[in-house]
Amino acid sequence: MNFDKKDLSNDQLIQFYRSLLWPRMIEEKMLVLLRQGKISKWFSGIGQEAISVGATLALDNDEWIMPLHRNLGVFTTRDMPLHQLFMQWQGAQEGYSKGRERSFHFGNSEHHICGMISHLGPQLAIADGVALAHKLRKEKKVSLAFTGDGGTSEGDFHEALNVAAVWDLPVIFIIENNGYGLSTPVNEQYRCISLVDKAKGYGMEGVQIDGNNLLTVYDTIRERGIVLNTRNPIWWNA
Ligand SMILES: Cc1ncc(C[n+]2csc(CCOP(=O)(O)OP(=O)(O)O)c2C)c(N)n1
Repeated sequence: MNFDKKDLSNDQLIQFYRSLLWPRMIEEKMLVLLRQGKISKWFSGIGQEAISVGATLALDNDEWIMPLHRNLGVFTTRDMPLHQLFMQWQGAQEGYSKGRERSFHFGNSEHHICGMISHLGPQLAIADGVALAHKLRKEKKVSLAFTGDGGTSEGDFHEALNVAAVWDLPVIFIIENNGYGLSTPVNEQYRCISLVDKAKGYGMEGVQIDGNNLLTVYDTIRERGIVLNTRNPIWWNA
């Protein structure tokens, strides 16, 4: 893997590395708690941190992100207070969803993170809505939504990408392709050679990058790519 630091200083690179390490350290802790039976559920993003962290680092802090269940790095890179994050995962009253559940179905406006509601797909159209607001207000901002390879088979994916293209919305859709929709391999999920090919069908720009290269992810989002397709190693529920 080649790392091109471009004009990033060594201090910035150290900061980037810290941001990358942070979610991994939390996840390792959560997996221990899972095995001890102290938490009942965890969607692991181990091995996929660079995409969440790199994308978040590349955006301004007031640009909205719609993360999914393996994007812990979005929450940590936006510096959400750890005690409240852990309260959330314990299903405690002090958590972001006030004890209603204990997963990644939460966000908060202070950090410009719009949480998923469990269903795969709806977050893509919400990103369109935020982008439309930016466009109408003539703000130079983007919104960014994550989806997995499995999520691309949802009808919402088609609708959101089509509207974004037709209305020229400033939105970035990241397809985080880890090879499986839970346990369904990509060859049972779609027939195109690569998911990035779908961008052509909508008439939008699409680029495929190595989602494990933090600097590539950072640079690409900085340059405001529209559809990103990444291939990461496969890691999920331990
Ligand atoms: C509409 C909808 N269908 C099914 C599910 C159950 N579900 C949760 S995660 C997941 C896998 C999605 O695959 P992918 O988008 O590739 O993400 P992965 O978890 O494999 O990284 C599924 C089917 C859901 N949350 N929403």
